[in-house]
Amino acid sequence: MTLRNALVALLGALFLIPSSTIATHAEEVTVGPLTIADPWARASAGRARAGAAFMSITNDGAEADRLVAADADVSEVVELHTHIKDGDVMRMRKVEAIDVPADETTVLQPGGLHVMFIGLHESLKEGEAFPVTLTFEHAGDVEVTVTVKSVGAMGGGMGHGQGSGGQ
Ligand SMILES: [Cu+2]
Repeated sequence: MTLRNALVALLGALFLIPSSTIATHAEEVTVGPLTIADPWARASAGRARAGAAFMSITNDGAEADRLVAADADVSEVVELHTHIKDGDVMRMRKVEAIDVPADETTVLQPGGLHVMFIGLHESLKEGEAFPVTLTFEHAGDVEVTVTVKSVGAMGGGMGHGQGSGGQ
């Protein structure tokens, strides 16, 4: 299976598939010991000039790695963000890196860590896909295809607004 996966990855790199024809099945990309699964973004509402991408990053290696940068053509600026609780309000904050500890899966999800697109050139439309290059401190660069899902994907209540008030 490993050889087959490597071949599929190689073919994918050689023959870049037009984003309009990307199938809806979840994507999985590997780089070194890292596997990036199901990269997706929420469709941007109306004229929103910002968007965010989410994914899971599994580190099967013996050493920790860090996601240190992301780049994409869809916006003027791409940053790594997390959410912090400020009183009862969840706010986004830029982070220098996202840790990917050895033998663990780091999940970027609404309400938590995410790749932030600031100054979108065009709105993100459901069903479309676009490439994002992730840069890891040790594993290096890898391009993933981010699929745009509906505005309400993955429990729309989690992303913004008030905190739970619990705990
Ligand atoms: Cu953000």
